[in-house]
Amino acid sequence: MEGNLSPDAITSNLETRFIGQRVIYYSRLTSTNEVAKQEAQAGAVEGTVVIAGKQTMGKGRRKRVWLSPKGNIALSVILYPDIAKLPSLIMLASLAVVRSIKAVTGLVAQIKWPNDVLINGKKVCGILIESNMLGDTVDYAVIGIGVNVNLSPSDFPEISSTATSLSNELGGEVSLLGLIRRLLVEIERLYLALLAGGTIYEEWRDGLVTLGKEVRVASGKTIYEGMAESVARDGSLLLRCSDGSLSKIVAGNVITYD
Ligand code: BT5
Repeated sequence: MEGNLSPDAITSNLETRFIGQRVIYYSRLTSTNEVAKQEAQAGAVEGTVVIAGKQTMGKGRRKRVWLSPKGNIALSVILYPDIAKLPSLIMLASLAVVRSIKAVTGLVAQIKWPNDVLINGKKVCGILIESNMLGDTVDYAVIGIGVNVNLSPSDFPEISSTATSLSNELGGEVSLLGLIRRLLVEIERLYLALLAGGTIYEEWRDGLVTLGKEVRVASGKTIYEGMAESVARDGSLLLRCSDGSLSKIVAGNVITYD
C-alpha cells in the first residue's frame, strides 16, 4: 500500500487550489513537523505538505512521543495565516480529520479537547500545531497530523489500551492514499472558509466529546477539576469548578471521569 504513496499519486487531480499541490514525501523521517518548519523558514509555498511513510521521532505535545510506524498517516501542512486565525487551526485540523474519516470509512469519530480524535473512546489521531511569530505577525504555522490507519494497537504496549486505528475498528485495511487525499481537500475547505471570515467554531464545539462531563485537567503544573461546561471561541475550555467559579483553560490534558 505504501508503494502508492508518491507525491504524484497524492497530487494527481487533487481537488484543491493550494493545499497539497506541493508534496514532499520521505519513506522515513524523524518528524514531519520538524522538516515542515525548516521548509517554512526557507519560504515554502503555502499549502506545502510534508509526508512520511514512517517517523522515527514523531512528536506529541510537551516532548511526548508519537508512535508513527508504517501504515499510519504522518503529515504536516505549512500555512501562513494571520494571527487572528491561529486559534482556529486546531479546530480546523480535528474537523478535517473527523470529516475525512467519515467520508472514507463511514466511521464516526469524536473530538476530545483540545487535540485528540477518538473512535469508541480511543485515540485514533493526534494533532500538533507549531507556529513561529515575528513580533505580532505569524511567520508560519505548521499543522501536524498523525492518524492510526493500518496499525495494530496490540503491537504497541505503550498505547494498546488507549489507542485504536481505522483498520482495527473496521477489521480491514484502509487506503492511506485515499484518506490523505480526502484530508487535504477537507483541510483546504475549512481553511478557505476561515479566510472568508466564516467560523468553524460551532461544528468543532458540537463535535467535542468532552463537554458536559466531569473532568480533571492538567494544565502546566495546575490541576483543575469540574464540569467541562463549554469552549470559548479561542478554543479554551471553560470549566465549572465545585465552588461555582469558571476557569478558562488554554491548554491541557483531560481525564474524563464518566
Ligand atoms: C499528540 O500529542 O497527540 C500530537 C501528536 C501529533 C503527531 C503528528 S504526526 C505528524 C506530525 N509530526 C510530528 O512529529 N508530530 C505530528 P499529545 O496530546 O501530547 O499525545 C501524546 C500521547 O499520545 C503519548 O504520550 C501517548 O500516550 C499517546 N500516543 C503516542 N502515539 C500514539 C498513537 N500512534 N496513537 C494513539 N496514541 C498515541
